[in-house]
Amino acid sequence: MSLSPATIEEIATLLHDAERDVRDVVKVTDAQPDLDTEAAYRVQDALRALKLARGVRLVGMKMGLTSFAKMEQMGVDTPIYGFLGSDNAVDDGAAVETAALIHPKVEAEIAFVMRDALQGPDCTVEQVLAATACLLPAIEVIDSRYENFRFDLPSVIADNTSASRYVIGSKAANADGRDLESIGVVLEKNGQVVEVGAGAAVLGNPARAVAMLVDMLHARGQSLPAGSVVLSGAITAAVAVEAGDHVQVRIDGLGSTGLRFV
Ligand code: 0L1
Ligand code: MG
Repeated sequence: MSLSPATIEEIATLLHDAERDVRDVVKVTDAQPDLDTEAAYRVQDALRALKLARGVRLVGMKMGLTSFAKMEQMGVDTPIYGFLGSDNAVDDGAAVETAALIHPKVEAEIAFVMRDALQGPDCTVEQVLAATACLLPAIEVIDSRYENFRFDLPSVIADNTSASRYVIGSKAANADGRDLESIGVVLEKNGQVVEVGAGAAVLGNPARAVAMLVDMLHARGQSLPAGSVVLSGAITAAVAVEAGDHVQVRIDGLGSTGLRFV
């Protein structure tokens, strides 16, 4: 049974307010078992509209659940996508107010900045690389609005794939000829290496995640605009952080970026 526009709006408002009030909620499928992935993306669209209406600018998109291990853990075979707003962006090296977050975790990712728009279907890795203006090291802060990160697939899609904050490095690197599969990534917390990984952790190649995003957008009648920042998915496991922590990501050939939690 398809959910009514009023119900979609009601779920989006619940999740919007939970983020604003720094309050966790139970997964939305508990109250709305008919929420399937298609309806969940409609909730995400409604959440985006609520944010844009209060002056947030759309900056780009993100992919989530891009590692085969995490997809298996969730029992799904496709990643999910969310949006990045201007309220999610943090300057390189800046402080993040932990009191404004519920239970933040950080992930090391590669950000793509798109020079050209991309439109599906059948977007290829080569098309993604040709349309990319630059690559940057990134940290995504995820902060599920659900108790203890307990959710199912429709609930996490509705919750904008746990998107919360992100930072990207300030030195742009060219995508041309770069081996994104074996590119090495180090995540440090308080000066200690806590996670290492390689680009291949993201669907074999982070550019493939961007191509998949373009095709998933196409399936919903949308495209990826020029100028978008795209977080291509976690190369490392997510690491919990708290006030007092500082985190840094270093990526071969792309440099580093960091955040402080206060
Ligand atoms: O960015 C991500 O891969 C997170 C997707 C949502 C799942 C989670 O919150 O762990
Ligand atoms: Mg992520």
